Formats: sequence, structure tokens, C-alpha cells
Amino acid sequence: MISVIIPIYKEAENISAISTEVNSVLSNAGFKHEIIPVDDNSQDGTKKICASLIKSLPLRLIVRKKKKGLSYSVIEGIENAVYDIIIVMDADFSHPPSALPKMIDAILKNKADFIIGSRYVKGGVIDENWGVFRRINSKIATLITKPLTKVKDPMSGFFCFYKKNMPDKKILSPIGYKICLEIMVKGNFLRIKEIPIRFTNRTKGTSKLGLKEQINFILHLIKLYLFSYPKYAQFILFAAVGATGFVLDFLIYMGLQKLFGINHIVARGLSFWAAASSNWALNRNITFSARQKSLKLKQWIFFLITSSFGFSVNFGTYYFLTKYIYFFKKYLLTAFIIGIFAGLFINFILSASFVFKKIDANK
Ligand SMILES: Nc1nc2c(ncn2[C@@H]2O[C@H](COP(=O)(O)OP(=O)(O)OP(=O)(O)O)[C@@H](O)[C@H]2O)c(=O)[nH]1
Ligand SMILES: [Mg+2]
Repeated sequence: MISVIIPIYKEAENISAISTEVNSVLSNAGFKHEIIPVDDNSQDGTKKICASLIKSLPLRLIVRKKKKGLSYSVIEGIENAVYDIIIVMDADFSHPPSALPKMIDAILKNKADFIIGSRYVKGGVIDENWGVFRRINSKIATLITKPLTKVKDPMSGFFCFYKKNMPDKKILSPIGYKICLEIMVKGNFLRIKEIPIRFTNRTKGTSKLGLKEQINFILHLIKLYLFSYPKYAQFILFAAVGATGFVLDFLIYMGLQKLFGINHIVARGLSFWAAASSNWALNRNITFSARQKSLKLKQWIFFLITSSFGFSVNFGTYYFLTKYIYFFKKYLLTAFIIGIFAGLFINFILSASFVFKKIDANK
């Protein structure tokens, strides 16, 4: 009844021991099971080891020709699973196999729809030798997922659920390695339960998750926020992109004058186009990445037109307030900021409606 998915990359030193232990824990508890290591073509002898394990264990190795990362390995493993309860766990013994019966039991007794092996609930323990940096890093990461989930350890990679509750593949887009978070947020699980585990550091093999994965994690979070709060998150991102555009605009405006001796009017004209183009590219690829991928040239021109309109509203608001309302004659900066918000708002509405169009579900 249980399919255990183990994503692996260069785990030749661990795969035999972890599979053997998972098998004995599940057999002793009386569960019919299969173990599915999903390997990103490690070339470290994993295949050979698994070929010999197959003789004594219910094990099925999946090897992916092209390395697409941990998350997509897990998705592929789940798709290939034949049993109805899925467990996902690491190969390096960070996730104790001894916790499996409790996790499965909670699902079978219908205590929850999604079970997490958790380090941060009462009874959960992290190895002493976790450095200060790793602890802080983990805490901050957990904190910024708060608006997405109430779970105490959403960063865990040890989880269990019914395969039938797996969200549709079409809505999954995990960049990076937090596949538990992805499935949990997109799967709309109402009852999530955390079971305490003792998380131990790997003793064999090396870590595969470096800085690149940390950056991917931030991009992944942006996508999840957009999924959970499409309207607010899009607006905040749009404003953040606008702020980067403002900085770029200013730098180019100054740079053209100081470095190339270009006249300030020409510099002003040129820097606007560069900044607006950068805004367009960022909005296309981040803020509105889930929308129609219209032809680039056409969309870019449209964006420049709406940006110019947004700027006119910004400028017009400033002009109107400071010319006709006595209060703002004294407080120019307040008028400046109100102008920026008015322009931003109009810009957002125009962009979201006409430039980055929604995908038509009926097509
Ligand atoms: N298929 C696949 N598995 C991966 C990949 N990267 C990591 N894994 C596996 O995912 C699990 C978690 O990776 P780890 O390297 O242990 O990551 P970590 O737990 O954050 O880091 P350490 O435990 O400190 O090494 C392990 O079983 C890895 O072998 C990948 O690109 N593809
Ligand atoms: Mg690990």
C-alpha cells in the first residue's frame, strides 16, 4: 500500500543502507510497499547497487537521463508510484525511517490529509552540530513562508499523503528543492499534521544544495505567493519592479551625462526607455510569468505606451496638486509621492488588463 519515493543524486554510499532500513521498518509494521529511488543519472555506481538490491527488496530505480533537480525527480517518482499512499524522504538518513509507521498510521486513521516529519513541533530535534548560520537560515526561510502555510516546518522534505490528493501536474512549477511546500500549498490540503522527528545530519556523501538553490528558493516563494495571493502579490511585485526601474533610470540618466558628456535632456529621454524596457522584461518573466506569452516586440511596445501613460498620470497629479492646492505648494514631496502612487496604480491596471493578458481557459 505504500510507495516510498527517495530522490537521489550521488548517494551511492547511502542508497543500500536507507533502502534496507526502510524495507525492514515497513515489513515489520506489516505494510506492503515499494521503494522508488529517483536518480538524476549520478554515474557513481548507483545503478549497479540498485540492480543487486532488486534481488532482495521491492525496489524500482528510476533514472532520468537529464538532470532536472530534486523536485521534478519527486514528481516523476510519485507519477510512477503504484500504491495509494506516498512517502517522500531523503537518502542520507536525515529523515529517520523509524518515523514511517507513525506517519502512515496518521493517514490511515484519517487524522489528517498531509503528514510532515517535523523538526519544529514539540518532541522534534535537530542535530546539535547544526551551525548558527544554518539554524538562522532555516528559521528565516520558515518565517517568510508564514503567509502561505501555518505549518511549523514547511521546509521539511519528509512527508506523506494519498496519491489521489496530488495536485494536477499542470499547476506544479517547483523551481528549486522545496517540493513539500509546493505540493502542500497547491494541493489545498485542509488537515495537515506534523509528527516530531529527530533530524540528523548526513554522515556519508555530500550535500547537493548550495547557493543556487537558495536563490531558486526565493524565486519559488515568489511563485507560491502569486499562486496564493494573485492580486496583492502581483501588485507588490509590480511596484518592486517599478522601484528597480526607478534606480536604473536614475543611474543611466547620471551615467550618460557624467561618463559620456551627453546633454541632460537627451540623457533623460534615453534613460526612460532603458528603464521601462527592463521593467517590461522583469514583469514578463516574474510578475506576470503565468500569463500569455504574447509576441515580445508587440508586448514591449504596448508596455512602453502604458508606461508613458502612467508617467503622464504621475506627472499630471503632481502638477495639479502643486498648482491648485495650497497645502501641496508647501509639501512638494508629498505631492511627488502621491503622483508616483497614482501613476503606479494606473500603470498596474493597464498592464494587467492589456499588456500581460490572462490565458484564455476556453482556448
Ligand atoms: N534526483 C535528485 N535528487 C537530488 C538532487 N539534489 C539532491 N537530491 C537528493 O535529495 C535529498 C536531499 O538533498 P541533500 O543534499 O541531503 O540536501 P540537504 O539535506 O539540504 O543537505 P545536507 O543534508 O546538508 O547534505 C538527498 O537524498 C539527495 O540525494 C537532484 O538534483 N536530483
Ligand atoms: Mg540531507
